[in-house]
Amino acid sequence: MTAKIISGVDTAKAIRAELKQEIAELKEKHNVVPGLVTILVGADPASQSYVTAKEKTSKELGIYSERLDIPAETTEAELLALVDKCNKNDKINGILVQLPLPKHINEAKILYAIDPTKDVDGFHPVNVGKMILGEQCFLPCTPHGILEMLVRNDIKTSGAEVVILGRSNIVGKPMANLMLQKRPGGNATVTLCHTRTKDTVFHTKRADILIAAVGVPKMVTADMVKDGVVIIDVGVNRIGKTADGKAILAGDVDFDAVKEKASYITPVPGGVGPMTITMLMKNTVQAAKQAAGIL
Ligand code: L34
Repeated sequence: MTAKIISGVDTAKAIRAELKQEIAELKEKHNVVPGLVTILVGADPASQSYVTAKEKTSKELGIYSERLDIPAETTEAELLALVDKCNKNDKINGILVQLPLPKHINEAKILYAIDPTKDVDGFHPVNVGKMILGEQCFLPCTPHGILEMLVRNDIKTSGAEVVILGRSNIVGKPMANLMLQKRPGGNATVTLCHTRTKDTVFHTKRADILIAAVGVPKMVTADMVKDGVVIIDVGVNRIGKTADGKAILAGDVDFDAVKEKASYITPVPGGVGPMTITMLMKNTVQAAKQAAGIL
C-alpha cells in the first residue's frame, strides 16, 4: 500500500479561507478586529521562523498583529511586566509567548501570568483543566490542528487504537486527552508511550493511528508499524543545512519507508506545522468574539 498524503498546507488553506471570511464579517457587522501579540525572547532561528509565519498569517487574514522580539537577557520580572501590559491592552485578544524560553526564566510562571481569556495557546492551567473536563476553552494549537486534519480528511477515530509517542505538555498529554473524549476526532482508545515505556514497538505495531511527537529524526521505521496505519508526524527536526544555508527538516517518522505501509501519512514539512499556526488564528478569532460578547 502507498499512503495517501494528508497535506497540512491544503487543510490549513481551507480553514484559513473560512477564517478570513469570518474576520471580514466581524469587522463589517461588529467593528471587531481580532488582535494577536507574539512575544519571542532571544533569537533561536527555529523559533524566529515560527513566529514570522504566525505574524505573516495574522496579517494575511486581517488579524491585527504585534510582534515583540526581546533580548535573551530579558529578566523574568521584565517579561512578567510585558505580559501584564498585554493582558491590559484592549486591542490584544491573544497573547503568545513562544517556547522554549531561556533557562533563567520559569516557563510556568510566565504561562500562568497570561490572562486565561487571552491564552490562545491553551497552556494556562484554567484552559488545561477545562480541556480535560470537555468544557469550552482554548485548545492547544498542535493537538487542535491534528484533530482538524483527522476530521477533515474523514479518518475514523471512534474505536480506533491510537498510539501517541511523547508526553509533552504541548502535544502528547493534551493529544491523548482530546482523543479519548466524546467529540469529533475523539472516542479512541489511547495509549501514550514515553521514554520509560517497556516495549514501545509492541504498541506501535498495533496502532490504527500513530502520532509521533518525540523530536527524534526518523525514529519510527517501517518495521514498527502495521499495514494500513494512519501516521501523524509532529516532529520538525533540523538535521542539516543545504549549500545555501537553508535548514533541512525531517520528521519523527522515516517517511519514505513508512509511506509504503501506511494508508495515510502527514509529511514534514507541510504537515502538522501549518495546522498549528492556523489553529492559533482560529483561537485568536474565538478570543476576540468572546471579548466582544459575540457567540
Ligand atoms: N507558545 N510555543 C508556543 N506555542 C506553540 O504552538 C509553539 N509551537 C512549537 C514550539 N513552540 C511553541 C509552534 O508553534 C512548535 N511550533 C511550530 C509551529 C509551526 C511549525 C513548526 C512548529 C511549522 O510551520 N513548520 C513548517 C516548517 C517550518 C520551517 O521551515 O522551519 C512545516 O511545514 O512543518
